[in-house]
Amino acid sequence: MSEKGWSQLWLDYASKAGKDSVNGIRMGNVNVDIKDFDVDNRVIESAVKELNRAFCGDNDKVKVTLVRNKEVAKEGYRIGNIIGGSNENVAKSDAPEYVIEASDENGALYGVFHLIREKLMGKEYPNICADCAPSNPLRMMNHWDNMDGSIERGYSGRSFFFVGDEIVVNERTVDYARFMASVGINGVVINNVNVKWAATDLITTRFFDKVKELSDIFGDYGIKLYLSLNFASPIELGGLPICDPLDKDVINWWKDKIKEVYDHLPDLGGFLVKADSEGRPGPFTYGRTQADGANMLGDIIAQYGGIIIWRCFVYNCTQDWRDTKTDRARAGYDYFKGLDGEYHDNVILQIKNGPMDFQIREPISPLLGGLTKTNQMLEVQIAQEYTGHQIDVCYLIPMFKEILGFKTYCRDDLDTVADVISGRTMGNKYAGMAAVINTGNDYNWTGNDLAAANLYGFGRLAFNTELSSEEIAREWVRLTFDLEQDLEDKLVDMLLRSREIYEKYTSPLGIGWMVTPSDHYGPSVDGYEYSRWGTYHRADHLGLGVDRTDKGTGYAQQYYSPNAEMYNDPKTCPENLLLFFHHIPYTWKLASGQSLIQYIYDSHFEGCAEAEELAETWKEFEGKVSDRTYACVSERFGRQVYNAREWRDQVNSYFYRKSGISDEKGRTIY
Ligand code: GCV
Repeated sequence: MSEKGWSQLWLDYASKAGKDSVNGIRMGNVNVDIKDFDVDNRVIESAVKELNRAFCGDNDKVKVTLVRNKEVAKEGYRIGNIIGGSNENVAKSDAPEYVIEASDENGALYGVFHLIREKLMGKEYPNICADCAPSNPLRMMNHWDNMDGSIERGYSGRSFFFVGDEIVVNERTVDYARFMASVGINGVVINNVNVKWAATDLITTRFFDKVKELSDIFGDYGIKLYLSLNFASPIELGGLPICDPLDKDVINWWKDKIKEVYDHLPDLGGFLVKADSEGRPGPFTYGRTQADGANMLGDIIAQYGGIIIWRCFVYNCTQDWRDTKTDRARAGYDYFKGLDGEYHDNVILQIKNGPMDFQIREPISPLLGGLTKTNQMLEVQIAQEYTGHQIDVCYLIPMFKEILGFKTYCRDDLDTVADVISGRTMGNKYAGMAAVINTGNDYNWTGNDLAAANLYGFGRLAFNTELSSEEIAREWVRLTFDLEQDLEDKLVDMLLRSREIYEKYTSPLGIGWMVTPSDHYGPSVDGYEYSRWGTYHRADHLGLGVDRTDKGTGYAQQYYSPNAEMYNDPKTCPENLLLFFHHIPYTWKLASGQSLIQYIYDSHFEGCAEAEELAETWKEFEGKVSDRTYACVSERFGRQVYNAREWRDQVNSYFYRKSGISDEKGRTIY
């Protein structure tokens, strides 16, 4: 157990490099030299501190030289023995000498963390070398922390930023910043996008000093602090009757407010805004567009170098589903595509990976790449809202890899989601990835120790979208635990399989939901919270699925060709999304030869059995990981298995009763 009262996650130098380490990692004792960087720069100071923390052994001298080299990409770094493009300056001392070159301080810090990571994974001089540039300019974490200390969709305890409407700044905040920087995160939004109650006051004198303290700690680690903004602040704080973005008084109010904010928080990165959705106010209230709202704020914040990140999660949750043309999935594209090109340069649209809401399987949002003249970034969720609440193991990096690899066909080349959101496709300055974070004040930060693989993994992937799911999983396992090779392989394998296992025992073939309304954990087949108009999955005695073809809601037509045609036809639609796009009879034959109904039965039996198998395999880790980790994860596996059985039984019996078709394998369906 860490003495601090919270885990050191993948930066647990003491236990990794300790005497009892299975892998016998020797970090050595460091001597740092700095060339052409300001030694007093706060990020450089953090880099040096981190080196001293990691290399604190009393043997094996190690030398690290940090060198500024303008040729290295922004926030990138090179590690090795090459300075200025030649080998002349290779260290010839007895101690291994690592040279880290970067053009800016963040790059130097990331280079330091790279070196530490490789050392902790057992790599030795001279095999540690690197030439890295971040794939994405913005790599952000979005907290949905409320000021009363609760966390919307939080499964790891309470907020460590806010307690009882006050901001908390302590040593844990510093560790948080270190962890984030160690995986390349350079922006953090500290408060929930649903800005309510005291959170509106974050842009008032009541909180400026404390927010500044947080911002300074983040700044030490190259991280910009951002705030979620309440679009109705002119009313709630300013006492104005409206918050119409085109109203002169409203604009003037924002001008004064944003000046005041930047007077107190000069390093603020900008604002994240959720407008016109799920009860939040926005431009639609006044007959204005999303661009009107975003640009108004963007224009004001521009002189301070700030940006506006405007979420595209805008939909009408009171839509009447009985009209078969009405489709929540269409909303993002319908509201935003027509405004492509109208958003100003410092406005970025943040787009959820799918058109609905972070389900275990969704198609890629057609807005990604659908917009061709607008800054855009991808939003994913590592808080496991629909993916098991950090009770069930669900390693999400394979899902994110699929998203990034999706070919949008927005042009002939450089058209994958990874290209689009990195800014490569359209040459955007502002682009990147954001994750709704999965942390809280639990000892282990993420509720389930294994959920930290998503925290680590998101950062690593946002920094380098070329890394594979397996590489990331292996890095995380090796850094976090100290396992013999066979157990390391087993844990990596468990993580890699976990998303598909979760998918098998929950909602089939892309249909989504079927979860307990509001809470979103556990099965409730008809339980979509906005389904007062009937079931959203449209199951009847003959089949299920939503017709989103040109004959149905027309959603499939929001994609470029040939994706539009592929999704439109049930024969070419990827099977794992079949029910998202089509209403399919239970007797429909899948490629495997199974009928749809038999697939539903089989996958639920299989998924549940595989969850049981994961829980069984975990027993082999007793005594091989800390007692606390073992107990925590075991308890969660117990709940996962229970959950999986409930899903299996409820889904199977629901569709057995609906279809009247028996399981051809004769298993008991309750
Ligand atoms: C922060 C879903 C979640 C909400 C969340 C919303 C959003 O609807 O259930 O808790 O609100 O997404 O992304 O804004």
